[in-house]
Amino acid sequence: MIELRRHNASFCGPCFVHYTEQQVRKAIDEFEMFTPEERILVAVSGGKDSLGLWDLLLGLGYQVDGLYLGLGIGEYSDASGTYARAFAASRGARLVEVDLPADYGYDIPTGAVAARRAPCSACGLSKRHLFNRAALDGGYDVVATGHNLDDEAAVLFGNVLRWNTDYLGRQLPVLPAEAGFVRKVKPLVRLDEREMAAYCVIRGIDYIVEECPMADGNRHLGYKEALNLVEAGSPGSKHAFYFEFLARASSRFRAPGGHEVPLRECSRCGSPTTGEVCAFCALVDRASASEPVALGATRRPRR
Ligand code: Q46
Ligand code: ZN
Repeated sequence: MIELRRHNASFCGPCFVHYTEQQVRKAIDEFEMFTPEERILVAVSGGKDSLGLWDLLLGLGYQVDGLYLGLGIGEYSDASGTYARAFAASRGARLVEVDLPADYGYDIPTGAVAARRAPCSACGLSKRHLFNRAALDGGYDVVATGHNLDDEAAVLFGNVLRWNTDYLGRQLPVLPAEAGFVRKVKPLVRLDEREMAAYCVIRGIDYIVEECPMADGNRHLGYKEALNLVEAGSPGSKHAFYFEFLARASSRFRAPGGHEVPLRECSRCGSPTTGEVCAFCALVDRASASEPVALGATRRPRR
């Protein structure tokens, strides 16, 4: 039996799978994420959330392919790619692959040092650009990511702690398409980490359990721990924190007129940008021109 305190309910395996599907269906409908006619590209890391999401969307009958981005983070990347490929093979599903070292000449440890960014910042920039690029090139309508309720609540917590009002205005389960950007959606926002792990176990999905070695020191891990303490004392708090924000506060942070600075096309890749060259092309330039950096040598800059 799986006990969910925030719902005051317990489920057997088959009923839990049904519950999980219902939560995803509800998120897709409530936020109008996509329709059965649209083509979806799900970003897969080999972890429980992204593989679970791919499995759920396939089960619900959507047209969904996977996208795996090789980040060049040592053994972690080797293993995560293996899990993503094994899942695709087991379901007869299509996996699109992009490899940062082979296709762009750098890996995340090197890119982070070359661009003087924290590893997760260089990684996030690379992912956002390449997910979007792959979706545009492949004719997909939407990119889906495996961000779950814990992820979104932790990001919200961090944005509130620092009153990052720009980010608060854009922290939504759906970011609509705009010039040069495909729609981005997060269908797992109604499910938490424990639920996704249980779903994968019940469905027999093998996933990478190890955390990315570069996540060490990531502030969001601390925010998750803090929120877990609150949740333990008051089940349902995380859900209320995030969904009441969406219902009652998020619109107050939205800028009325879209981009304040006009966008133009990057002179290299054509992506929308505010400068001559987009941040991704600038990162590629710096990273591919520098000496490779060993994984253990990367340190997060102190703030
Ligand atoms: S993969 Fe990339 Fe994460 Fe690793 S470097 Fe950071 S952002 S922790 S989801
Ligand atoms: Zn560019």
